[in-house]
Amino acid sequence: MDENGIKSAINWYPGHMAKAKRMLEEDLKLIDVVVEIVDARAPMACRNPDFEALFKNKIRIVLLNKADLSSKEANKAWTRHFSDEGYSVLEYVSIGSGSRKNAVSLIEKAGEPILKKYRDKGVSKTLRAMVVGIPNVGKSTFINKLAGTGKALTGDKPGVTRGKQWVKISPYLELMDTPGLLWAKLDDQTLAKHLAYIGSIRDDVMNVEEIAGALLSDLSSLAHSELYSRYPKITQDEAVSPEELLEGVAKSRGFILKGGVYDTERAARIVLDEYRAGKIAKVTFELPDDE
Ligand SMILES: Nc1nc2c(ncn2[C@@H]2O[C@H](COP(=O)(O)OP(=O)(O)OP(=O)(O)O)[C@@H](O)[C@H]2O)c(=O)[nH]1
Ligand SMILES: [Mg+2]
Repeated sequence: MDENGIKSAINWYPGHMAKAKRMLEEDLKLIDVVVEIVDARAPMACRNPDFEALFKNKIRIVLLNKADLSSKEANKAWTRHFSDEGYSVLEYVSIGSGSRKNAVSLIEKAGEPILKKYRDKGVSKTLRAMVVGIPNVGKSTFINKLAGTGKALTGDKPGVTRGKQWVKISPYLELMDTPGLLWAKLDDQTLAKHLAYIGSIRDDVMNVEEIAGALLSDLSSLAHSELYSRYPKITQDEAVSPEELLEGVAKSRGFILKGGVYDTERAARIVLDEYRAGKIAKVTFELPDDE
């Protein structure tokens, strides 16, 4: 067991990822701007180090998506951090009735130097942006929001988008949806754990009870009162273990099997579902200074 209480290493580089990366490389020459989407709850875990080399000559935007599920102060800190690193950056919520206008204008503004070059030659050019990021961060949902349609397929699990797809946003702006890409290797189990929390790693390649137990431990320090008010039968003790937290959830929900054994597997799935749907607490697991 490592220091995160995770026994089994998370395997997060399924075969289709390598193919997806080759596809991104091939399409680079078609695009002007890269919109990198990160989940605002774990922006560090979401960043793919491969992207540095891959996109070094492109205009780059970071979109801090799912800002409705993360801590407001952390959103501010991350916005500052990415902007200090030279990115155009925007806190965003891709679901619901929020405005699309600021995202469209951010992309158009970032692409302005390219548009100007063409304008000076008397040519009107369509700006082409590639939307990239790890699985499940909301790439397709973001594109649908900007397009005002349901053209891109979305879903509450990783690996929904399997191929690229161009979607027209306006006569002068097109976005390319891409499949989620994960890091090639796993060397930081803390970041891996965060990716599991936010649903970027398929639940069937990890031990859900271990992940949910670790999530409960983190929530008990980051969002203590929200956690206990949602699952009132959790033991209020600082030294409570992940297993005991999970049992507390099972107890709170009456998940008890024959013989009085707690159904901790069902409790684990409930915790992950409820956390991912934003029902437990708005927390961010990483801050820029953690680097
Ligand atoms: N709360 C909240 N949920 C969001 C937001 N954006 C996307 N989602 C949800 O996140 C889930 C994943 O969205 P997708 O758009 O399919 O994610 P993706 O990045 O395209 O995923 P892959 O194609 O699997 O790589 C869906 O259930 C969306 O409804 C957001 O800003 N806030
Ligand atoms: Mg998608």
